[in-house]
Amino acid sequence: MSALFISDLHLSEQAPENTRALLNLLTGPARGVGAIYILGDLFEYWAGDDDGDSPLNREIGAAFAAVAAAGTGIMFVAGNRDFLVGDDFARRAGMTIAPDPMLIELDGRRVLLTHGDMLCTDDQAYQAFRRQVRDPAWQEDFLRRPLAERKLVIEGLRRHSETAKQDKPQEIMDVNASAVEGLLRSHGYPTLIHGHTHRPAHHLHDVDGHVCERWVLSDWRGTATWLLWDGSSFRPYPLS
Ligand code: LP5
Ligand code: MN
Repeated sequence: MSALFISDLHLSEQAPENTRALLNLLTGPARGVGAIYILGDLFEYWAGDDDGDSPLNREIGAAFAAVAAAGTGIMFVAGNRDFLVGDDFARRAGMTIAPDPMLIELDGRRVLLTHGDMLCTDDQAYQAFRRQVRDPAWQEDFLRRPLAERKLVIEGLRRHSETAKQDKPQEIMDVNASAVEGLLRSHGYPTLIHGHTHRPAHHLHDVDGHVCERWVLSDWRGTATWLLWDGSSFRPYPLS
């Protein structure tokens, strides 16, 4: 079965070219693919499903729903920017919300999918923040606040995060090698696919004598990119 992997599209009203590129992908190369796996940060941010009625979010939901109706499975692993996507939007978009990480099998090959932020364990300030906002009780409380108020908090956080990132050494914003190895070990040495770091690459990890592939997806700044499983191998697109 063929499968297509995308992440870090960062869709927003401010980047209409990315939305157009997604619509082109969904009506072109993605047609007839067995499944599309979205590995997080589909949106620049998601404030709650009650924002799903905005023209942009409606358009994106409808585009995925059309692909799903044509028989392609759509799986969504949340990113650090859109972990508040919930059942309402998922239903509207014809997608299934998947756990992070998620182990799948492609033509007999085991493949582990994650957004990737959980692997950036050297970024301790981020990990502390992550623990707080991934707590279901915290989320329930946050989602009870009015949408406009949530958006203000998120704007403050975005500014804070951009400043904080400038002060962080580049290395701590990449995945930690031991975290990667631990994840591969605990899942039986699969192939790993993730995004988040915006450092597209194909790595090989020797873990306990098992050679595991790790594909890092690219973000969509400038070009729409995806990874395709064609039934026997992985290939990053567009071909270079
Ligand atoms: O996303 P990216 O790659 O640019 O940066 C991430 C980490 N930053 C974030 C923040 C998001 O980018 C902002 C949008 C999130 C919307 C989420 C929806 C609802 C949540 C509501 C929360 C209140 O995830 C960045 C990492 C980087 O990846 C690399 O891995 O370094 O982490 C940070 O910069 C976080 C800081 O280190 C710690 C933040 C402490 C929180 C302080 C609260 C400030 C809130 C201000 C409100 C007025
Ligand atoms: Mn991310």
